[in-house]
Amino acid sequence: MVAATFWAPGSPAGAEAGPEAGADRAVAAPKITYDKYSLMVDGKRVLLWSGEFHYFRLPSQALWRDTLERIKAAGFNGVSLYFHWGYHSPKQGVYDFTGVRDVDRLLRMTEELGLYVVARPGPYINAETTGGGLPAWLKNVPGRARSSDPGYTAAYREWLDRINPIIVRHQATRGGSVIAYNAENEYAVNTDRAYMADISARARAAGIDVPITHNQCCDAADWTTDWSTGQGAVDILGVDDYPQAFNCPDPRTWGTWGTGVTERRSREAPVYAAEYQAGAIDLNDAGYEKCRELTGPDYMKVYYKSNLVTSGATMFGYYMAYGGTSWGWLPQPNDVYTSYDYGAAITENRQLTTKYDEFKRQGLFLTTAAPLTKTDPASAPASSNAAVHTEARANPDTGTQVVLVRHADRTTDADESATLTWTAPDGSYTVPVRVKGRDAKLLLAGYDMGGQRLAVSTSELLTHTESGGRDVAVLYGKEGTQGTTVLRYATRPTVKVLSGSVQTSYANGNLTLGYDHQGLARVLISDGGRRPLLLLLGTDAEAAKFWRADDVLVRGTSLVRSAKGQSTIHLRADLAKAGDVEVFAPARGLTLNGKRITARRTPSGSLLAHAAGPKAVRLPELTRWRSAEGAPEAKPGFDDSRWTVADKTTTVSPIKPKTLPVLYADDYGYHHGHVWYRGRFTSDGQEKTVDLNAITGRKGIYQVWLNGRYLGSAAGGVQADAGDASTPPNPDPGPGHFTIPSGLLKAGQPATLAVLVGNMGHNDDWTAEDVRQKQPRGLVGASVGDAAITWKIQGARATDPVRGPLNNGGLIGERLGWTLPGYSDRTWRPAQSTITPGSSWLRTTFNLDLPKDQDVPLTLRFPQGSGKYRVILFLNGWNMGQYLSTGPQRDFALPAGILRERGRNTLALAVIAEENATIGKPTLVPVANHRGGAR
Ligand code: IPT
Repeated sequence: MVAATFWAPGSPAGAEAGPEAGADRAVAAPKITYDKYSLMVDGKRVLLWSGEFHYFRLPSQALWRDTLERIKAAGFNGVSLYFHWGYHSPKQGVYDFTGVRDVDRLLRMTEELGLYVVARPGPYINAETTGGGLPAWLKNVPGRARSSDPGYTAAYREWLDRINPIIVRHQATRGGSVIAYNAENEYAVNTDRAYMADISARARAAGIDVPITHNQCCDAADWTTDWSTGQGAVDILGVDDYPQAFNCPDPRTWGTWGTGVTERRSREAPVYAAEYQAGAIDLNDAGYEKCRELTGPDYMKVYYKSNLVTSGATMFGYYMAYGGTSWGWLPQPNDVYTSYDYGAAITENRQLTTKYDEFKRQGLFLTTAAPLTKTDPASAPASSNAAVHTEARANPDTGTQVVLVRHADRTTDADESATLTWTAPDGSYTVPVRVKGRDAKLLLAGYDMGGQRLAVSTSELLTHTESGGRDVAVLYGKEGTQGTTVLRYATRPTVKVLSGSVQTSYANGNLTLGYDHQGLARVLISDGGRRPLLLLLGTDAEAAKFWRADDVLVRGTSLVRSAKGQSTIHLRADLAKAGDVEVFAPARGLTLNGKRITARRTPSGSLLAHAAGPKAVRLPELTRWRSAEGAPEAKPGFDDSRWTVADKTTTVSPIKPKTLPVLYADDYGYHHGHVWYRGRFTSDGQEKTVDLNAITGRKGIYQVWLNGRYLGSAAGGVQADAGDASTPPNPDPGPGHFTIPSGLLKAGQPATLAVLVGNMGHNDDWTAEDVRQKQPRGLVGASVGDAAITWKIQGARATDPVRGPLNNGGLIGERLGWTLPGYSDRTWRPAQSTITPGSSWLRTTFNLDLPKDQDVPLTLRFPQGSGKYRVILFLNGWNMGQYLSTGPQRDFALPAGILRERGRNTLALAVIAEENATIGKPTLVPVANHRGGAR
């Protein structure tokens, strides 16, 4: 049992305020309904703009709140949440929802922040996580996974019977946040309708009364089953779309997997882009920055905006908003490594990127302009240039139009101009437009913009607010392009250009403003029969500087978390550096993160203050490393009397072992991380080689000792059988043949073979064929000449009650608690940078004293050493990932909560070397430094 001397990550002190429903959820128990246009909350239409977040990839409750606040500040009104069965269940019948697994608390946070939730409990989730979310113990359960086979049915019902009640009590229909329930995940190869029907039936029986959805996948021929009708049908059938595929090494390619326009899959339900690509896995080790580029702002503009107009979608789930870290043994090893940054809008270390800016531009617009929740195809303005494509939808009740303007050829980055002849609800207008580079615009016509009437605009709307009896609206366009905005008035209004260059004219009730998008222009318009308007006209970049929180517009900070109050605005905001903060509100005073700051009123009617930036921080060097030998198990005299005897002759696995006994780690209850084997035999003096087969998952290795002598290592196999129909079985997975040095074995003498096998995580079951996820881990064959070998096996000692089932494997330091802060390494030697083949441990401590009111995300960087080795990194006992000297990842996130920002931290490194190696000295690297933070 691991000693409980560690510190658990932060539940902020103080009582829970309880669900504080978002603005449009003032009604305690609304009904969630839908029609072909949109979801409705008590009859009020909602455009669901949600981003995917994996709580299991961020083991810190304090950072859940931080990240959810960032997601909300990007203009999202919802999050899509997978729930990970295997993360909560170390063995059949055992479930844990405490600490970093406390999803009830996660859902409470979404309620406090006013974010809707699409709950996605699987049972299967894919998500590039071990087993695709299936617990590894399921390998020992007979019956095809993701089917209505009785063995599997009993298993998944166990999970649903625990997760469903949690989701049920957080439904929007009970004053909570959950607005939809997604059954299974891309279920289409194994078309077992009874299984799908049972998932829905169990959800309903548990009290799920929000719409049930499904994310259907791929236009590929296999994925044909239509889950919108018949047995197992769901209410709202969505589509998963990854039009850019995962071509990160070549980020300028477009549309590898098609045009990416989400189709209507259910006739009487809204169009749902269930998982729409918002990043990519780094399949080819190009690095996540390339994935971010592949799915960058240009792509987002063209593809996301098309979804709204071409397909009329009103439900969106962007995969991922924040990817996080596949810490511990969370990764599914064939596709990902520790970092699950995903090239997302918010980086693994919670930094905001240009993709975040684009989400904010689109998200604020879509959640501001209510007519977009109900639109039909409509005739578009005529374009004078065939290279400039227009397409439109209109709201049948208000007549409001939304027009998509893009290149006719989606892939071009040409610079094209056209004149639009636009029949708008308020009259006919002729306006110039320009599409410069890869771009797409959503233009409005006939829109009631607060107390104003927008006739047409070739600028895009960011958002508008009403405060103190006037409207503030932000419009924007690409830098250097021309913009035209026409507003309607009963009589000639008074126009005052406060800054920038804006030409205005008035005729027939139309106030026409002409300008170039350049910096930020400010125009005050009053009289004309309407309340005053402050119109802010900016570039894309200027638009991205605005934040909207609680109907207050703020400009100048790096992030705004909330803005509350009337006469004094209380801002919770982050700043990367000192600078001006501008708040568009009729208030008199301002506080920033709890402290009053001096503010003056500007000619724009806003409040302007100067805020200080963060103080510089100093980080300690990591010194005084100590080391211990890591493979005493290899010595013949090692006491393995308490290890498990490995003598099974049968297995549930569809993969049959090459030799007996069955040595699959999972069959003996060792599901994660390393396992040790010790085999004893009596030598006949004739043995020449040790012949092994092991399956580790991609990039895994195993190491072999005979009578204490290191014989070498070999690459573990990925799988014995390809797991899908397209690849033939592999009878020789992960082979290793080790020559026995002469004299090492003596006829008639006992011998000890020791094998350490890595387990990089379990394969997924994407195609629902079972055989892939049931691939064994560990030894699948072992022989030494004709010797009869008796075996013992040892993996993780017990499940860490705080860190969960995926934290530890069976390395000596894991079994004896060397990873934990409470362990004393006084007897260890000072460490050397050279390491010999085998396994060893390194440990050090460091103290931090980061300022309380600053957010300084840290990573641990491994410099390039020499030789082939890998390191499993434990921070205060938490397994934060695996560094491979062969790459690609060198920086490892140390999330606050696991990291003590003020106090002592313990680092323990398990080093596994395949050859003589030199390990470079790891360093602490600050990723950013902001004043503020989610405290
Ligand atoms: C889609 C899965 O639903 C999701 O879990 C994740 O694995 C994602 O892919 C890739 O990151 S499947 C889609 C690629 C066909």
